Amino acid sequence: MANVIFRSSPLTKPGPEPRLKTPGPVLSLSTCYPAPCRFNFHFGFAFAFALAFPFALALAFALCAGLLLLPSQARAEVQNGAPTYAQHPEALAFVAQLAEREQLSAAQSAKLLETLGQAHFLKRVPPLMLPAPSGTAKNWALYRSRFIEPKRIQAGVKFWRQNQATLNRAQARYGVPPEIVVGILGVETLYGEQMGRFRVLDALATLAFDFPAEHPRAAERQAYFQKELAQFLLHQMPAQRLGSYAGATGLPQFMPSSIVQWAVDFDGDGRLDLDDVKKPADAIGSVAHYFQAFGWKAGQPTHWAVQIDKDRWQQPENEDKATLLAPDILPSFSAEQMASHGVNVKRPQTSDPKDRLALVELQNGSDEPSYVVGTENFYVITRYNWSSYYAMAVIELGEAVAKAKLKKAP
Ligand SMILES: [Ca+2]
Repeated sequence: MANVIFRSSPLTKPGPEPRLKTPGPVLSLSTCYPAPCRFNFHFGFAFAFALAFPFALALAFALCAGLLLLPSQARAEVQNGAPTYAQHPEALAFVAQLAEREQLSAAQSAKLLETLGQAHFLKRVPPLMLPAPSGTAKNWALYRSRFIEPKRIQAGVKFWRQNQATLNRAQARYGVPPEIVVGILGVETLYGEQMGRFRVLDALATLAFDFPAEHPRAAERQAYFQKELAQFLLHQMPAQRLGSYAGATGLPQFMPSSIVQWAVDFDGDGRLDLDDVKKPADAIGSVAHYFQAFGWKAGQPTHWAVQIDKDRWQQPENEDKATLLAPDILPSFSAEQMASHGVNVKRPQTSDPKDRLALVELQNGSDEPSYVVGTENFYVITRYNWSSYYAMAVIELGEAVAKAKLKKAP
């Protein structure tokens, strides 16, 4: 059994260099293909052998040619040089801990190990986790243009029309309006067109054991991905399942723990299907259920426009903006308190004075930032993806689709 040494990237945390085992078909190839010294050894040996027995030379070539005709997938793995986590010390310790915590039988932990042993390190993934360099200006206008675009709006109109009854049923059951579900599925996957090409198992294992150490919250994030990997393994999700580089999967791009906790069989066919573009009912129901679980208030708008007293804000040592932005997007202020800090919230007189609000600042590069005031429902959308830019894109795409749908009669 040949082990290949896992080339620890500079992103991995220091420690003993893990040794990873390549799986079956790759083992056969590794003696001939990726290690030049071994190839030379075998070739030299075959050549010497051939001096005495000419047939052996033909045999040696036939052997190598035969190995190169192995299934393309196996060949691709060797060429990628992607080792697996089958004998990675941290992965083995992880399964042992999981087995103890969950009181798994020997057969169950063997099954977990077998699945995790199929996970490949994805070199491309850890760098994608690193935040933008500090000083990089956020740009709402640019971010918005990626999602509020004609192609996505048209696809949204089509999706809404095709699934009108299901979207209405989700609203009746969970209180979440169609435009929010349509906004989420459009931003996440363009209604199933872009669900990700990474194996979720590979992505999660890579982030669970090789999370970039230079990330400001590396330990916390790595622990998060270990929890997600545990859910993936414990619930025996298929090793071949595809998703994003962060392990999110299906039309709604749910992480494994979200699938376990919030996904619903909304068409009642006895299966949980988040991947079938032609049958998106489970995805629709699951998104609406997720928002209900995080406190969605039926009928509450997501945000209000604002008018800001800029003269007041620009006075020296004025701290209104800093005060209002301090709790970030957690709704913490009444409309009255907002007004006392120079922010006039444009909402109807009939609005509940007890509503908590958050000032949301959307930076526009070197241009003036945009501001809105988010309600508790705005905050709920950020539980899907912790970004006010994301939430605003979801809301605005939903609004744009609703508008286009009204305009364009079927
Ligand atoms: Ca179903």
